[in-house]
Amino acid sequence: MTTTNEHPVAMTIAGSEATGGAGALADIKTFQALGVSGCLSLTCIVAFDPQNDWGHRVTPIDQQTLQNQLEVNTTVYELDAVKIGMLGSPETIRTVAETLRTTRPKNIVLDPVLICKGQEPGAALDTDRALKSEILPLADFVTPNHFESLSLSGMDDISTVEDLKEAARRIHDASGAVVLAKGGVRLDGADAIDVFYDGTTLEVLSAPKIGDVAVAGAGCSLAAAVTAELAKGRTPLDAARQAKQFVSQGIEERITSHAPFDSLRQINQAS
Ligand code: PXL
Repeated sequence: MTTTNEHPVAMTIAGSEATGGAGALADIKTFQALGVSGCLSLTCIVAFDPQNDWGHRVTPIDQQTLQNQLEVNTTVYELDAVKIGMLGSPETIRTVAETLRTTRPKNIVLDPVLICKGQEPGAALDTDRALKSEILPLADFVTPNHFESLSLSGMDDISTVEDLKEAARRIHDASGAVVLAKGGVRLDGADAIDVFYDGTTLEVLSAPKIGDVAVAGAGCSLAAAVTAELAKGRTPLDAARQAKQFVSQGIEERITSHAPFDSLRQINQAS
């Protein structure tokens, strides 16, 4: 029997990154930390290669297995929000787009993971094109990083806050989605700047930079936190502000390991 959930439930459609720094594990930990129940439709499995410069070893999940997960999750739950992370191939994008078109879940948040190290350049270009044409039009909220903002806006350079605002406007105009364009450590200055734009409100979100090296899982966790806050009924702008705060705190208290990069720690805020 299909039940209506009493507490907010969000689904992530994402790849697993085995160490849990990024990907589906980061998403589920973020949902949990923010008081939202999570479910997962797994698209691929990534294991970094410690013998080869920590490159991505990607194992795709077959389409029927992905379809089965999407079917059961959309049948069991009245989903309050859906986060889309790494899809990895045009086939996976078609499978996910088909489910989104037929089930029309609320609050679709797209973290537009484009080229990922370890992918074939040709395959990655196909994937980027398919993501733009099939998934972006279905998204309510999109969280591009610096590289993804260049690609989605068509701009040659984003090096100032004004450039990032222009990118956010262009991406909104092209997609209709609420945009949270992330400057991260890529823009100069003492603060990590993100630009929020929903077609009316343009707001610069700013927090002091913590170091100048990107922390793994920050992008996944930011989009997952936006998803969790939308699932709880916050407005997009409030969700963006809360998510930024969650990520700043998680970077502050990041996890160190034998890998040459640190990972964001999802700090429990659910009480
Ligand atoms: O770009 C973030 C990301 C998302 N999803 C998976 C990943 C990574 C980065 O490593 O492995 C599965």
